[in-house]
Amino acid sequence: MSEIRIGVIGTGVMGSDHARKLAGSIPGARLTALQDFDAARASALARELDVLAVTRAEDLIAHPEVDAVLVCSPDSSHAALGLAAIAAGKPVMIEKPLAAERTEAEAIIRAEMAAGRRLVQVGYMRRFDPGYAEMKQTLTSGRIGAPLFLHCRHRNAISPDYLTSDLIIASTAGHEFDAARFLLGEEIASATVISPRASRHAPERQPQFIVLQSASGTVVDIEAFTDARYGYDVQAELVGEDGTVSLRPGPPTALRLAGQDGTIVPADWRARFADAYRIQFERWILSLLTGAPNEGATAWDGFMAMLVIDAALDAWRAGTRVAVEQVDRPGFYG
Ligand code: ISE
Repeated sequence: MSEIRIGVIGTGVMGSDHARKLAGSIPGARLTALQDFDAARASALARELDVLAVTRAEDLIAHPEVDAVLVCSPDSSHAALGLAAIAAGKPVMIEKPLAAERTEAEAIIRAEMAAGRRLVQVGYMRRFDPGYAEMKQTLTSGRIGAPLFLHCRHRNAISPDYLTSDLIIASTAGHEFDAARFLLGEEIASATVISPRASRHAPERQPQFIVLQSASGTVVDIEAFTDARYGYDVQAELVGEDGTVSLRPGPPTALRLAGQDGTIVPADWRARFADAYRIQFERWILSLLTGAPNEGATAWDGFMAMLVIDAALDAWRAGTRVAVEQVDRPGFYG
């Protein structure tokens, strides 16, 4: 096979952004079909990108011109679509989270194992961000010694009305949970959550401050603040016994203008993580074409992130530290 024909389910903010990338700039990928519950929205994008618009998600998955599927529809549909792709024997990348419910995630894992080959990747794109990749490399090289702390900041400029205090843990902070597992290379053992007052800009939800402890004892603190106004800002610093390594904030240039000295802060994650999304697709396609392994999140990683989310939600509700359930990783997932 010299190219992978992709069908995208869900053409909202993320789906349309991804579809445009897959239509033009990813070597070996060809976008062939789009589907959305809003048929007019899918058709408009399909016309723009000159691809097929399909009415039902099931038909897109079964379509003979679709070799692999990208799921960007609402979280509640992820599991059913992932299972349908596995049943069709087609590789599927599912935007995070893997599923809405734990039992659904378990069903995906069972189905993938029964299929006997890795078909599922979860869109935790930060694993492909050059900054995170270098942090991980620095840690594994041993140069900063054993990790003691991982400080994470996740700030959005503004957020939609549907984002509630618990979704800030389950959805926003989910990226941080996966990043912590990825960077530290181990499981998370416990979670504690403290919430400050709600911002006057979003009185209906509370920002969250989450403290995790990894299995070997590293402490991870996460500020998840989705109404920070000034821009989209993701920071991370790993503190080791001998030194620290952190993401560099902002773009490579700084602007001095009108009495101010500073850098531009991106408005949202699409600009901040543009490279990560591109590299994620490039490696996915390469692995589908050549069998090359890639560092993308597996269904197992998606499931593990869900266990951390469950513990953090319990910790928030109970106001105490909660242990993350530990489960044995099947040999299938390496
Ligand atoms: C959003 O829900 C996402 O999924 C993005 O990937 C993330 O970076 C952003 O901060 C979230 O609000």
